[in-house]
Amino acid sequence: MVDALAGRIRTCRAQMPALTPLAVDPDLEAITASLDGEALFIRNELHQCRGFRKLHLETARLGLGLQILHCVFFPDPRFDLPIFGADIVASPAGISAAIVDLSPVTTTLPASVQEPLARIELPAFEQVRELPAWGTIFSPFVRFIRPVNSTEEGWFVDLVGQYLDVLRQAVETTAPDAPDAPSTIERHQGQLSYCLQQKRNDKTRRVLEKAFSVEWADRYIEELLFDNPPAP
Ligand code: BLA
Repeated sequence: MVDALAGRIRTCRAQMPALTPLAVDPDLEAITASLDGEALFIRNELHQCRGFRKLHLETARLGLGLQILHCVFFPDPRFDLPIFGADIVASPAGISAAIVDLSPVTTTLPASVQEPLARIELPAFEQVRELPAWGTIFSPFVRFIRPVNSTEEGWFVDLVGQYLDVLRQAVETTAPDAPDAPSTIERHQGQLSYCLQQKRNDKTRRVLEKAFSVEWADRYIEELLFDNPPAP
């Protein structure tokens, strides 16, 4: 499922307007290490496009067969667009977490996103998971599930594709505000809060600390996963 979702995200990403690759610190682009004789591997892809300052896709194999897909698209704060986020955590026992959202950076989602999202038919996932306390950043359209079989895995991959289609259409119809416009400043603040909340997810930190080290995990989270957005 991790490979299927990464493939779908890459296909959707390729359709984003004015897509260009961003340089990734060579230390962080392809990371290999070993933990108790087990190979660890992380691959990071970074792009930007019209309306988005950072499209990040990470695929990782960590520790005891843990496989992770982490993806966040951070908007250029001049555009009234949400943050796209998706995360899958899989172990040999199966997929424990699959989450996707278009998260607002102000109090509400823009109408260009809200209206088409509300029209998406939600598949009947059997196991819906409860959001953690830091999950206040997510929209009412967040889907957080544990897929119970390959049919549900396929539904989830399709759902992510639909969320990304909504996002692409919104990018195409949104014009930027000035860098110093109050709306831009507010959206920049909103991204900062999103990053702060994500950094309260101890589960991500713990896995990285165990696989690498406390210092390495800290640098990785602060500099690559949820680095503070630069001033617009
Ligand atoms: C949960 N994330 C987890 C879990 C692990 C990771 C091990 C616990 C699995 C479970 O609850 O079943 C680990 N996730 C990682 C690691 C990376 C990662 C090591 O992305 C490295 C890059 N997390 C995100 C993003 C979202 C997200 C962008 O990075 C959402 C858009 C969500 N992950 C998320 C949520 C949980 C989770 C909501 C459940 C947390 C909980 O139940 O406490």
